[in-house]
Parts: sequence; structure tokens; C-alpha cells
Amino acid sequence: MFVVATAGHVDHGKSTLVRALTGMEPDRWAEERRRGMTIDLGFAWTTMPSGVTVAFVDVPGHERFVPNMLAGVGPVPAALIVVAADEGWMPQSAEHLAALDALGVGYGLLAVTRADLADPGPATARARAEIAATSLGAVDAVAVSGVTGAGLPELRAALDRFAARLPAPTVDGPVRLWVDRSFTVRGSGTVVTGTLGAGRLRVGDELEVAGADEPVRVRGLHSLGQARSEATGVGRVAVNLRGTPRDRLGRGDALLTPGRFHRTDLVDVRLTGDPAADLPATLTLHVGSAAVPVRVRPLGPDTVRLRLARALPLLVGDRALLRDPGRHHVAGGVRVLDVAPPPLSRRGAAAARAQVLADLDGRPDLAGELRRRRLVRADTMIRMGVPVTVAPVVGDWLADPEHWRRLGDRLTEEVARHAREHPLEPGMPVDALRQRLALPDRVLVEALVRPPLRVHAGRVAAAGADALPEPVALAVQRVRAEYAERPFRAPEADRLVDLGLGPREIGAAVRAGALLRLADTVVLLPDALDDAVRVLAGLPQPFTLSAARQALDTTRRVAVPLLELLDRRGATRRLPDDARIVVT
Ligand SMILES: Nc1nc2c(ncn2[C@@H]2O[C@H](COP(=O)(O)OP(=O)(O)OP(=O)(O)O)[C@@H](O)[C@H]2O)c(=O)[nH]1
Ligand SMILES: [Mg+2]
Repeated sequence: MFVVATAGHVDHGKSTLVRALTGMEPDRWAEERRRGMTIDLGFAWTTMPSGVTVAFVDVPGHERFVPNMLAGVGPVPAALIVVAADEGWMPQSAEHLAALDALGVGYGLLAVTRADLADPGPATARARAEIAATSLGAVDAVAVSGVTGAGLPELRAALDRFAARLPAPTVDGPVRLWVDRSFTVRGSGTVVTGTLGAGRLRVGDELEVAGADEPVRVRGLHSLGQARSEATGVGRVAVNLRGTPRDRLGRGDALLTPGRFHRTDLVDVRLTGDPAADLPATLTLHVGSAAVPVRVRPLGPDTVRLRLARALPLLVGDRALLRDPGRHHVAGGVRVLDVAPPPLSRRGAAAARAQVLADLDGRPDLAGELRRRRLVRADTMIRMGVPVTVAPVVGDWLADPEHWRRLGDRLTEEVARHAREHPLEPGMPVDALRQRLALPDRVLVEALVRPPLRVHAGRVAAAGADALPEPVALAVQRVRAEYAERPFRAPEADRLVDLGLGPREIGAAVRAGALLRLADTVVLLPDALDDAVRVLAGLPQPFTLSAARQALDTTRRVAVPLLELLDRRGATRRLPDDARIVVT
């Protein structure tokens, strides 16, 4: 199947032509038929001589309904431009063509209708010239009469040739189905329709809805009036959704492959075509079937920042158009350059941003994104429409290689500085490093650690850095020398001070395993525990505190906390009468 949208001035015979080609009525509403005028989008299809099916999205030509026209052509990659032979090129011929051009539609065909009423020559020549100057380029032209049927076989043949030129759609890509209609079918619930540009939809699929948190599930699919189990782009589809109230979805919403789209209300874009120098500060952005008011902030000569009144699922490279609804004027096309641009709060930020944007062309560029964002989740890139072709540095994190190298250097410097400023601490806490390097996730800190640095107990230090600073090591040696003969006589508090062992030094020595702390200022040598158990095991069991104190040749100051520590470690057990036994 391929999908073509009509385009052209009011009453030029678009709907008549679609009716003549398909035998279907594109004007769905009674009011349209009564007034002989299309108001909203119409849908019809037919099979060509080659066997290819062409589906038409028939648009209204009246200037009041240009927003409806844009919702129809937004997601459609090909256009059938209709000009009446008797009236020639008219304002909405021009406005519709400007819209197709702004959206970058590259495939078009010209039908000069009402050829039974006037010589189609002049209208054809003018229209071809106008079209040639746009993204559509040179197009085939066919003169027809929807009333007599003259030219219809030639038009069918031209549509067949046209279909053969269209690029093959991407079936593997994610689905972004812009909703152009939603209605309820009794017994089935909510149905939405749209032009599926790419990807594949299956019954049972779960989809995200742009603008809603709850996912929806596909209960049924129709295409060209037939129930299907799956549908692929490009095509017209009707999607029956399970458990979704109708008022939840309407024109401008989109059904999305989960996890593949970033919803944004701030985009930086390039203006295409001939951007007006004095762009109004508020305009309407048309993309897909959506129309959203935007505030325009100029950045560079042809780049602007758009603040959207409502977030949309946009990708880098998306085409859209800006329109001034008051002046009936397509203000220009836009190409999305960045769907998650940085804030412009600092002075000079706008000018700097304009410089960055000057080099962007809307083609997804992973290396460039990494250079600008430095660190970003792979998932974020995919949601922006940037394929991820490099391995993450850790988890889901991607890093600019140069930035990552610099971060590694800075980490080494920070750890060294911390060691100088806090010689008694066993390394720099991972969280302090995370903050210092302004990293969004602590796994990044751990991933940056390279030998001889290592992560131990939540801190980063050089392997072997838990060796004690020299003065502390010396003090511990003196404790060893002084207490080797009476290992349970802990040094008095003032002796510790004399030796230079304050609370921080004792802490460092304890962490390094050089001292054993029983209480704040009660320390023993680390082998004292095993020695104590040996001595106590030699006593008649059970033994009292006083017996233990004498056997260990120490004071209550040491014996009480020492026995409690042994209890806690399960080496001794305290009995109800406060005597103890050694547990063997
Ligand atoms: N004689 C003649 N009349 C035509 C032809 N095509 C359309 N008409 C008449 O022109 C009028 C408008 O035709 P439509 O097909 O409704 O025009 P349209 O472009 O769909 O109009 P909108 O949807 O309102 O923009 C109708 O009265 C048609 O009968 C044609 O080829 N020859
Ligand atoms: Mg019509």
C-alpha cells in the first residue's frame, strides 16, 4: 500500500477525483455533502492496474480548514496536488504547496482537474513551475475531468509509476502513529486511525500514548476496511484499543513503541526555506497530526528555540512547520536539531548555543551528541532518535571518550589531594568523588577507578594506602615495644597522648588492624584477644571477673570491656551469676 494526500485550493475537484478513482466517498460528514465542501479529512482507497493499493487522505481546500489539511498531510510522504484548469493557481494552492515544501515532502504528482471546462495548459504550466521550486521538484502532470472521466486511465498509470518511485518504508523502525481520528465502535470501544509511516503494529502490542503515563494495548487492527493481525508502514490503519476511554485520545496524539520516544516541550530547530527575519513570537507548530502553540526564541540566523505548549514525541531530524494562524501564512518549515537542549540561563548562552546549532543538520550524530552531552544514558539517545553504536562505559551510560579520559585524570588528582589533606582516612568516599566530579551516578565513579587505585568499603584509595602514615606507625611500634611483656596492660589515656595517638590516629590504626580498640581510650595490640582466651582457658571454669583480671595481670578498666568483647565474639559466655566460661 502507499498513501497519498491530496492538496489544493477549495473546489478544485480533489474529492471528486478521489471519488472517481476509488468509487468511495471521501466526504464522510452529511454537512460536507450538503455544502459540497470538504471540512475534515477523508479516507478512500483503490487498487491500481499494477496491483498496488493506493490510499488517499483527502484534505479540505478551504482556507478555514488548513489546520485539518496539515493534520492529514503531516504524516504522509507523498502528495497529489490538484489544480482546476478553469481557475488556475489560487491562494490555497500556494499555501498547501508551501506546507508540503516546509514538511519536506519529496514525492508529488499534479492533476489538473476540470479539464472539460477550460484548456488545462496554462494551469499546468503555472503549477509545474511553482512545484518545481519546492522540495517536490519536477512532477508528472495529468489533465483530468472528474465529471467525464477523461484522463482517469492516464492518472491511474501515473499513480502506478509514482508508487514505484517511492522509497521502501522502514518496517523495523519504531512506531509513531499520529492519530487523525478517534471514535467509538459499539461493543469494541475506542478506535483511532492514522497513517502509519514506518514500523509494524500487531494485535496484542503494548504502546505508549504521548502525553499519558498509562500504556495501551492493541485489541484489534483494521486496514483498508479489513481486520488484520498486523499492519506495517506505510499504510492507513485503524487501531482498536483495549480499555481506553475515547476522550483520552484524539487528533494530535500519538501511539508509540514503548521506550523509543522522548517527549519534549523544548526543541532547537533550523528554519528551512526562506525564514522571515521577523518571525512572530508565537506561532503554531504542526508536526504529524498535531498542532501546538509555540513561543519562538531566535538563536542564530536560521535557528530558533521553540517552547511548546504541550510536550510532543519528537526526534532529531523531524520535519515540521510553523504557521501563523492569524495571517493564514506558513511561516516556514523546521527541522528538529535537538529535542533536549540545554537551558540558556547564563549570559552569552544563547549566542554560544547558536554557534553549536550552526553545525547541526538534523541527522542523528552519536559522536556529536556525546561531545556535547559528555555523559548520557543510551536509552536517552535512543529516545531522541540517535542510534547507539558504541558500548557503554558502565551500565547504560555512554561517555564522550575525551571527556571520560579527563574525568579519569581528575579522579586520580582528587584522590591524591584527598589523601594529602586527610592522611588518616582510608581513601576518598565514592560519594564525595561523585559530587566533586559532578557525576550523575556513583557507578560512574567506580567505573573511572583504575589501578593502582581501587574501591574498598565505599572509598577510593591506592591499593596499599591503608598502610599507616609514618608517625602513627612509629607510635604503634612503641606501644608494641612497651607492652609486649604485659599485653593486657593497656596504655593509659595520657600515655597515648604522649605517643601522639589521638582519637583520629587511633581510628586509623584500628582500621589498619594495628591496634584493637576496647573503648575510646582503651587499646590493646591486636593479638591480645587470642592470648586472653588462652590464659582464661587455663583457669578453673567458670571464673569470675576478678579471677580473670588477676590471671591477665590487668585492671578492671581493661578486663571489663575485654570480657564483653570476648562474649560478643562468642569466645566466652556469661552465666546468670556473672561468672564466665570459655566456650570451646
Ligand atoms: N465540470 C467539472 N466539475 C468538476 C470537476 N471536478 C470537480 N468538479 C465540481 O467542482 C466542485 C467542487 O468539487 P470538489 O471535488 O468538492 O472539490 P474539492 O477540491 O474537494 O473542494 P474542497 O474539498 O472543499 O476543497 C463540485 O461541484 C464538483 O462537481 C471536473 O473535473 N469537471
Ligand atoms: Mg473536497
